[in-house]
Amino acid sequence: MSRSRLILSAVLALWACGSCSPGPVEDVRVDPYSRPKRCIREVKRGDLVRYHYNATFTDGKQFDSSYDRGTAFFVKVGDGRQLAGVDKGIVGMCVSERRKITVPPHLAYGSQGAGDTIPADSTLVFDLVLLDIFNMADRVKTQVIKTPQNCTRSVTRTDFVRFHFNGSLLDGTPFDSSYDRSQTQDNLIGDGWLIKGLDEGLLGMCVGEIRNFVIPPFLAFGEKGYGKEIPPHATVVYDILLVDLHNPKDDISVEVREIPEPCTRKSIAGDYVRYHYNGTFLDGAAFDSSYEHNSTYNTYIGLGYVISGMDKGLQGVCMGERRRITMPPHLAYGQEGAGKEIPASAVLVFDIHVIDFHNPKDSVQVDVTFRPEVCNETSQVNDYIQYHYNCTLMDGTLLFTSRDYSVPQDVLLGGDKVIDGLDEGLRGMCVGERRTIVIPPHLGHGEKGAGSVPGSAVLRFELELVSIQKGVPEGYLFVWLDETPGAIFNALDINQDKEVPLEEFSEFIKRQVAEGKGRLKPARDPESVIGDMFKNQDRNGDGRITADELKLKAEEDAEKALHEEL
Ligand SMILES: [Ca+2]
Ligand SMILES: [Ca+2]
Repeated sequence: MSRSRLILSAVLALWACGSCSPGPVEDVRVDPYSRPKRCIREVKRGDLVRYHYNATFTDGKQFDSSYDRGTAFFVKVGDGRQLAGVDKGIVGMCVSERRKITVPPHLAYGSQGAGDTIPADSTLVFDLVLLDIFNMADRVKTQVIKTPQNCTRSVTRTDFVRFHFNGSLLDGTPFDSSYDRSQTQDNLIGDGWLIKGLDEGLLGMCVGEIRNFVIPPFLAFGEKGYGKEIPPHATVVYDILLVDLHNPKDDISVEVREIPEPCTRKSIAGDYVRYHYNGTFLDGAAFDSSYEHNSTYNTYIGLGYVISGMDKGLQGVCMGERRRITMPPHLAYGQEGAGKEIPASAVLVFDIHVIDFHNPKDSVQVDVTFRPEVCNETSQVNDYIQYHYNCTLMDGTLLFTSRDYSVPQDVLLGGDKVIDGLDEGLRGMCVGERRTIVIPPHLGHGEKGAGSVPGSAVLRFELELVSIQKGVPEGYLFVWLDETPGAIFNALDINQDKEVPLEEFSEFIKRQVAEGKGRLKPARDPESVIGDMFKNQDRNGDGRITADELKLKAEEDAEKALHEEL
């Protein structure tokens, strides 16, 4: 406090009391009877203040009260708009402080008094509570309460933000809270929907950051205030938590986390993708996870079956890839949101793990990993083969393996005993050959899956061919490898007694096989195959084939009998 100002005050006091009775000039008496523990700002000359007061005479009789009017008094300190004594007595006050200011007549209405209300030479007592202070030189006062660990992006002009807030007046009276509504405040920045102080104050904030703003009324609700809660000329205080942030011009953003090697194929529009996901909001809160459902999410991509951000973000992925797809609301659930989980205008973050994908046009993909140098014959339809295999999902999960059994797996190719893709993938192999084949679900276990095979799963088989037993054409039980014998009944009737019982027939066929002249249908007990052949020839079922029976059968089959039936 400068000496010159003290002198000036004294001179003014003397001047004001020019006509009052001589004697020591009494000054304003200030009794700060209730002062808040925390006082961040004290009233200075030039500040604008808002306060409530009761005004009485020294005998306690009230002559004025702002409470009676229902409106706090608003004034600029030090420019003569209020009684000189109050102007002086209010300096140094804090918000929420209560003061009793006793004003001697020369700093009030002097010897003149004021109309019928204030008699001459009245000492007046003002009981004040200060509600608000600001200065026209003020800007928004910002304090960072919490800084998030990661901040890759902060609010810029034209962004759209979602935030939570607690709003209060400078004296701590709350006026609104988004938390009470359990709903964020959602606004575009810089287009005038927010009060100026917030429009500016939110700039530079990160998701997860909390800031406290003290905003003077001329950057808030001004001289009109807002509704019943915010009076005219009120400084407002906000605690803001930024929850969400995007720009209406944003596209999806893709952050690749892991690409398995090798990646021989990337998904394109029209593919069917199976993937796991964790869905969160920008602040990390989870809203959904496929892991909780215990199954992958499966969809065609690029065809509009899923939200467009996902439709786009799943294109160009490799099997096994992990990526994070961040999508703005206009490429997700928009201004409507979805159900209880997704609020309006929410940015969504999906952490994706692609399990597999295929195209409905896919065929079996064969990759020969080892081919023996000597390869005289390869597996064909109707051959009976033995093979080893490991069957896995594309993420490596082992489903089945022949190594669980003491003998290799066996199958008659083309016999509809294994999934189509495997039957196809086992053809054309040499004994000893190894290959890896990839089977799309339409050639595997289909949309429904089977047992431990999930629906629509792509399967990978590692195969090794152990043996081939060449087969006979479809519908045959036996084929001649050399020429068909001319006098077939004579050949059959080994003991020449004009009839051929099963034992004789069986002996004959086995001899042909042993001598490499003929081949039985593989994959079945030879005795049973021979039994079937015998029944076909023994027309009358008496347990013996005769020359007539053989001839009859031969005629019926128009010379093809021996080929087809024997
Ligand atoms: Ca005989
Ligand atoms: Ca017979």
